[in-house]
Amino acid sequence: MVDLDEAARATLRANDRGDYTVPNGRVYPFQWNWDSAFVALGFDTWARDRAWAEIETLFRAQWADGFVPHIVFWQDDPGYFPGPSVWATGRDPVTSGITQPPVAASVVRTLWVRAESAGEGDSFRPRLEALLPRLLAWHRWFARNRDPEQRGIVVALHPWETGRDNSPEWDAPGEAIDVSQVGEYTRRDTSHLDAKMRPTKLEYDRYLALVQFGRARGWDHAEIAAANPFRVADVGMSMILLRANRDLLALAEMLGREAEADELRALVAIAEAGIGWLWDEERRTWCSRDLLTGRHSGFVTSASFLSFYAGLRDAQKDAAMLAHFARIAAKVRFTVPSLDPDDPGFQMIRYWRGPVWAVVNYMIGTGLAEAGHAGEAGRVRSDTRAMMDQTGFFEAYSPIDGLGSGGDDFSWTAAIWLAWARSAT
Ligand code: 9WN
Repeated sequence: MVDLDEAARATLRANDRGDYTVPNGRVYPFQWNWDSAFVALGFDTWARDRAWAEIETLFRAQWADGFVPHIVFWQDDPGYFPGPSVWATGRDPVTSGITQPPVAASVVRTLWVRAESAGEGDSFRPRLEALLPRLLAWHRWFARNRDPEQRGIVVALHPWETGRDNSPEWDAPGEAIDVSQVGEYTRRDTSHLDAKMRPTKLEYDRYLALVQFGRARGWDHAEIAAANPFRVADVGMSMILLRANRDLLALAEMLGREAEADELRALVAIAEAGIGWLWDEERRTWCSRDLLTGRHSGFVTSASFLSFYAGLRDAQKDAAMLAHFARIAAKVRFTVPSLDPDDPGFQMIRYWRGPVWAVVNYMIGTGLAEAGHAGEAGRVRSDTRAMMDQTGFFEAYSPIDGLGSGGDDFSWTAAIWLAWARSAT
C-alpha cells in the first residue's frame, strides 16, 4: 500500500508540467480537461496548493463565452494527432474547439470541503470565489449551446467530447458523418499503443471529419450546433452536468451568492424534469439518445450507472439499474466494464467497448454509496483497488483479467488511487 502510494505520487510528479499535468507523457502530451479535474483530487492528498493550481490553469484557457476546451496545447508536441495546427482555433493559448465532461465543479467542491476541514478555508476561499463565476460561465455555456430543447441534457457534437470516444453509442449516429473528404492523415496513437486497443480507422475518419466541420465554421459554437451531422444527447455528460450543477449550487449557497444560487436551482430543476428523456423503457436503462433521429442507443454502458452520481432517485429505474449491475458483476472479475459484457460488441481491451476506467468507477462508486447501495459501491471500489494493485496505473483495464489497456503511468488513474481507491471507505 505504501509502495503504491509512493508510485502514484511519482506518476503524478513525472507527468507534472509545472501548473498542469499531462495524462501520459508519450500518448497524451497536453492538458486534457476532465483528466485535470480528476488529477487535482490526487494532488490534493498531499499538495493542496498544486491541486487548486491544476484547475486554475485549465480555466486560464476558458474562452470569453464560457466554453472550456477539451485540450489545451500549452506547448506543441509532435507525439499526438490531431495537434494544434489541425484544430486551428486561433486562440491564445491554443486549444481544441470541443469540450469534455464538466466534472470540474464537483471536484472543486471536494477540494473546498477538504481545505475547510483541514482548517485552511480562509486561505482557499478567495480562490474558490474566483473559480465559481468561471465554473458557472461554463455551465451556462452548456445550457445555451447544448440543450436546445431545455431538458437539462448535454448534446455532444463530437465523440471526443463525451470522453468515451469509441463507445458503441456513437456507431449509429456516426453513420450520418460524411468521411469522403477527410483526406490523408497519420495517426500517432497507434504508434504508441497496440491498434487492437484503439478506435478503428473508420472511427478516426469520423473524428477528423467533425474537426474539419468545426474548423470550416471558425469554431462558432452556435453555428456548429445548428448544423453538425453528429448531435447526440450523451448520458454521461448529462449526468455529470446535473451533479456539477448541484455541487456548484452548494458552493454558491455557502458563499452567499444568492443570484447564482437561484440560477443554479433553476438549472437543476430543468434537468430533474427533463433528463428522463434519456431513459430507454424498452431496454430499461439510462443511455444516450440521438437528437436527430430521437433513437435511444439501447446500450448499457458504464455511463448508464452515473444516474446515482447525478442524484436521481427513482425507485423503479434504480432497481432496473441495480439488476443490470448484478448481472454484469456476476460476469466479470472487475466492475464496471465500459460496455455490457452480454453485448455482442463487447471487447475486453478495445478502448470504450469493454475496458474499465478508474475515473468512471470513482463516480459510479461515489453515487452508489450516496444512494445507500453499500454492497455495490463496495464492490466497485474494491475492484478498482484490486486492478491497480495487480497491474499498476494504466489508462484502463480489462474487466476479465485486470490487464492494462492503453497507456501506462496514467495520471488520472494514479490520482484516483490516492483520492479514493486505496482505502476501503
Ligand atoms: C481524445 C486523455 C483522453 C481522455 C479521454 C480518452 C482519450 C483522447 C484520445 O484520452 O481521448 O480526447 O486521443 O484518445 O478517451 O476520455 O480524456 O486521457
